[in-house]
Amino acid sequence: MTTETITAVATAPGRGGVGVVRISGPNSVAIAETICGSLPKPRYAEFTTFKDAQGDVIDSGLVVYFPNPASFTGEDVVELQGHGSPIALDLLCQRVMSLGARMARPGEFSERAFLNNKIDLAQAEAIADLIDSATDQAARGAVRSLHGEFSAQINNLLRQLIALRMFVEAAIDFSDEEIDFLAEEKVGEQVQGLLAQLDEIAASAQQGSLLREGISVVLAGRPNAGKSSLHNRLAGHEAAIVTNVAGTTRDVLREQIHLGGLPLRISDTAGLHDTQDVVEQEGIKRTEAEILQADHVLLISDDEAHDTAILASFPADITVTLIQNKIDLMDETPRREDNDGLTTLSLSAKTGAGLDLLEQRLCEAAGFHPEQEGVFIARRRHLDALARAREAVETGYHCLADSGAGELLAEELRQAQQALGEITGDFTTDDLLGEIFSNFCVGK
Ligand SMILES: Nc1nc2c(ncn2[C@@H]2O[C@H](COP(=O)(O)OP(=O)(O)OP(=O)(O)O)[C@@H](O)[C@H]2O)c(=O)[nH]1
Ligand SMILES: [Mg+2]
Repeated sequence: MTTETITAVATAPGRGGVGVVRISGPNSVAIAETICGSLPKPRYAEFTTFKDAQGDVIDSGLVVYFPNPASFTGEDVVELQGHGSPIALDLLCQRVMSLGARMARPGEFSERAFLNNKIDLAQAEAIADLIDSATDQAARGAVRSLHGEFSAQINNLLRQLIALRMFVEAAIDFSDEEIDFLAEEKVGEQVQGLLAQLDEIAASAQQGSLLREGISVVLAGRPNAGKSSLHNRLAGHEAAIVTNVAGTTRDVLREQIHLGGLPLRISDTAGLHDTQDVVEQEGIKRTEAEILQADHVLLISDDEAHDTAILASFPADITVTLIQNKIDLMDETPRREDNDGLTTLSLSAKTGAGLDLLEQRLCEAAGFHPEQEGVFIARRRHLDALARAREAVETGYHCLADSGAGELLAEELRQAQQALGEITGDFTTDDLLGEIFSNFCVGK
């Protein structure tokens, strides 16, 4: 049972027009009354002054009171909305704490909302994802999850799973009777139906996870091939130094961008070649390390023989696209070729010609469909739980189909139920909750 009253500045750090101090817990009302003199009607804003222990005014602004349980956290919440001065907000927070509240931990307001059943775990995560979203689509996906679209689909699946499990368990109890309920086609059909729905949700969640996490793309290749030029073109500003001196780039340079709604972490790297220069050698080591972490490598082509050797040195599981750069010098038009599993794009980093082909290629290779509607934000942990649920249902189906083992099917359905329950937070551990909420910002 939570009894501590917590407080934090809920608005972003730094200066702004308005700054909000949030208080949640059983002492919120008493604390706020001491600071403001009195509180307005629930959910009404009232202009007031915030006073310190000596009765001097710290700031003036609005106070809003949300009595439990109709508040974000489900507890008594008071918001003091002052000016966005970091100093004034800090003084106000100190004042609230001197009256018996303690500083909230990161994500503690959302954690209390979860613990008080105001939102489920997927919704709590969506709050953080909305705040962190880097693209329009990610923000819209997060709002969908926050409003419970993802959870509703999971809960719908859970209801079907539970109903089927109850049927199977009941059928096991009747297995001595003449009718064998499990032999009926109905059970098999329902299991197949569950698998189809799991696949559908997983496909949508996969899109949501891409929206949230994006992919890492490394620009690699021989010196002077135009890696930094392409990096700058993608970043939209002159992030990297570009010269006609081979070996210009030595450090790995990273930028967060998005192309067609897909977030990308792009890295420009040192050119790959044999060199005696110790600085370049270190740069090349870093290039190689960067490539190992990549989802997709753009190999900027310079010289076919060398490129073939570089290509052969890449780990087999990394997606590679060969980029034939500088087509402006050859008066060529952008094009794409797919040969023996290798995709080659001809483009110009200098003019930007062919960048649309690159965007398409990166989205396609990542399995990202920008036009897909109704995508909700999702995390790796959700994909993992969906995959485990699917595996359990499938194993259970085979147990039934191959050997008529109803008990085994029931057990697999129970495991699938548990995996799905982890998404919404029906089944969680303190470790998981700690990990999720500690990644939130303070005040959320
Ligand atoms: N005409 C033309 N020149 C280009 C193009 N891309 C790059 N260049 C030129 O090629 C030279 C090398 O470009 P960079 O982008 O510095 O090449 P890099 O691969 O980063 O080279 P290092 O950092 O030395 O490995 C510069 O003079 C660029 O202006 C292009 O698409 N067209
Ligand atoms: Mg460079």
